[in-house]
Amino acid sequence: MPPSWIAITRPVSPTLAGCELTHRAREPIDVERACEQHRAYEQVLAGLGARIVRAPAAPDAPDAVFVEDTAIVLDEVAIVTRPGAASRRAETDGIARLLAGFRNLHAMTPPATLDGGDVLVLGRTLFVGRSSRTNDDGIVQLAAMVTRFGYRVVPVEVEGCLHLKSAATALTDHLLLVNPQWVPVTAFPGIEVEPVDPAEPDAANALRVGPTVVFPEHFPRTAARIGARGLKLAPVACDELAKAEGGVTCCSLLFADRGPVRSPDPGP
Ligand code: CIR
Repeated sequence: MPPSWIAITRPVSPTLAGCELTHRAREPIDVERACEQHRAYEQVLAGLGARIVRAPAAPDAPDAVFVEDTAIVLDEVAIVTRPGAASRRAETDGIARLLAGFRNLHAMTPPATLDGGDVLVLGRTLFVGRSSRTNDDGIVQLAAMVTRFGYRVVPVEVEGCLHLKSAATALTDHLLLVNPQWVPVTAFPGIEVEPVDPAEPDAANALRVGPTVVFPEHFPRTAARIGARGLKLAPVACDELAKAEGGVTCCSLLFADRGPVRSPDPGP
């Protein structure tokens, strides 16, 4: 039987226009349109078999909709991050309270910073972007929390974009979608790579839900490349959220439903 999924999401905040921006110029954001796109995104995930669990709204946190950055959820454990942008640190509390029902939790502590958008999980390997949001302490703390479960942590240099997953995401267990301008393909030895279409540099962020790839409809050239690989696409409209530098992975924390937490974890 295929696994069933939980997708934690959080409503778009009315303050979204005050979001953090690193590599994009600020432009007006239509919050109502962003909300509509977000609701449609939730419906697509639900249609693919995910149970949507909404975190309480955090209207004063402009970037709260981008829940991916607040945690790393593995089968065995969830790590609550310490986001790199100080303005985003308060977002983790509400998410941690929800996650505690699904996984044993560990939380990062200062001076570590790490955004979930920098963590690309491929089998038992966690590639972690060293970015403006994720520092070496964050990578070391993450490794200390996950190696005992048999994961290896591989730091990757990222340049020119916000997060590692702006530059590379998994289409299957053995195939990555990559923008080679932002992350060297040599960072992923032995793994097959599909490059984004050069006219669509922001197109490397795809969300895999089982065999289906949730993908922005505003990147048709790269979508054609994914389709040519024989993969099924679920297109979503997300250009309004993209103005806040968000992509399709960052609007959910998607993980296998393993039922409620049974035994406490003694910790590393
Ligand atoms: C930020 O700069 O933190 C938000 N405006 C965008 C975060 C996007 N997160 C992600 O791609 N994982």
